[in-house]
Amino acid sequence: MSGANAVKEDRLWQRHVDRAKLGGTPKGGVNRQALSAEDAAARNLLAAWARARGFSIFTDAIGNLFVRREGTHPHEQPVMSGSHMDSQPTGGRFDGMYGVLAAFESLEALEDAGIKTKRPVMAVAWTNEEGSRFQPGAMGSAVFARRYELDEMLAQKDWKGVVLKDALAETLKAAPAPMRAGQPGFAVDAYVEVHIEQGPRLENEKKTIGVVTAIQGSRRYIVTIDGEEAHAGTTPRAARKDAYAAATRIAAAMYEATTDQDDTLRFTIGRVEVSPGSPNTVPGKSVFTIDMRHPDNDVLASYEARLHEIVQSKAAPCPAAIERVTNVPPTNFDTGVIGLVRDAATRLKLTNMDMPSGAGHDAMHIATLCPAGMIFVPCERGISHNEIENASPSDLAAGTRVLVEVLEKLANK
Ligand code: HGY
Ligand code: MN
Ligand code: MN
Repeated sequence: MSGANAVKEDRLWQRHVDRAKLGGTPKGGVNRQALSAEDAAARNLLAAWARARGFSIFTDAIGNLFVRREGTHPHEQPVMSGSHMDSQPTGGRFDGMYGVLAAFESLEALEDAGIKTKRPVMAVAWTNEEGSRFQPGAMGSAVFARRYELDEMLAQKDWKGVVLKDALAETLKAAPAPMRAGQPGFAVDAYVEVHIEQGPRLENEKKTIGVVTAIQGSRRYIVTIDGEEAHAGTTPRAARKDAYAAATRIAAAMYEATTDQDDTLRFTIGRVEVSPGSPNTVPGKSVFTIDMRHPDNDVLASYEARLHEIVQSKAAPCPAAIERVTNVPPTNFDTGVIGLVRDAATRLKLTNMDMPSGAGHDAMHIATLCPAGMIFVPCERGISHNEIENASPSDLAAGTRVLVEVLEKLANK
């Protein structure tokens, strides 16, 4: 029996149902933020499933969780597949989780089909891909790829001031796993990630498989504006240093400046904080985030310069600063892996198309370490980062069948 034929659609779907309960929201989505109790529960469940199948598991100093199915040549570099189990605050049941479950299902399918591979095959759940609680996102995979420093990430704080190191210690206490000592990172021969598209193209073009060729570049910023708290009733406009008024001037100018003709640039202000947050005190401080993306790094650089100009010209009379938090250049995936994905989809008689990814993924960091690629499946109306995110059991299984085929080829290279 082939690995692809050993993929069990019902088992894969049931695992999604089981995991959607961890941080499940009333609207049918999930709130399973990085290093939360819900994240720890998801880790424990994956470890329990792995132990039940006789796979080994271990974690690393940033909390990435690895499941390993041994190869006939254990010293050969493994091939790996995975994604993330953390979600947005109002996230969907499939973003990230599907990639982890498809990777685990692949290990099970190889086992069920009695297929031996030369290389070990591993599944991974990367820590904090979403970057909504702790910034930056795709943190675990970036530390693994030595793009971010471990100690710097451990010192990061969430919006309530919780230090990542403490949240991680709590999570690993609640979800213990053997710890691979030292700096995260080890040699990987190839990496393939499966994910829902998080956009409408596959559905619109009636294709089942997205052969992902690239990921667009992404940059994140924090804008901080310092005003002066004052009485809302007695302070004349001319005497005010209103941090929120300055924030709105800056934001309005940024929205205008980033409205490009061909609607390719992605500019998002996702979080705004105003303090002290009292109705009758002029805001003394305002902070907001910027997420900006584009396939061309030079275009991102030119817009970045524009953002700086706007902050300087619109903030007066409040001092303001814009700090870049992340700068991930565009990723071009390995042509060999892209070819394996396309051939496997075609062999399995699944409609497919080459396409870039608008969303960021852990694969963008792992692609700096080894040949990497991604496989997309459709999600309903392309909706994601939303509790109504939805995908079909048959599409999820189809993407997993392509994954098993590709992993088997890579693991026997
Ligand atoms: O933001 C992203 O692109 C990813 O979904 N976290
Ligand atoms: Mn994701
Ligand atoms: Mn996401």
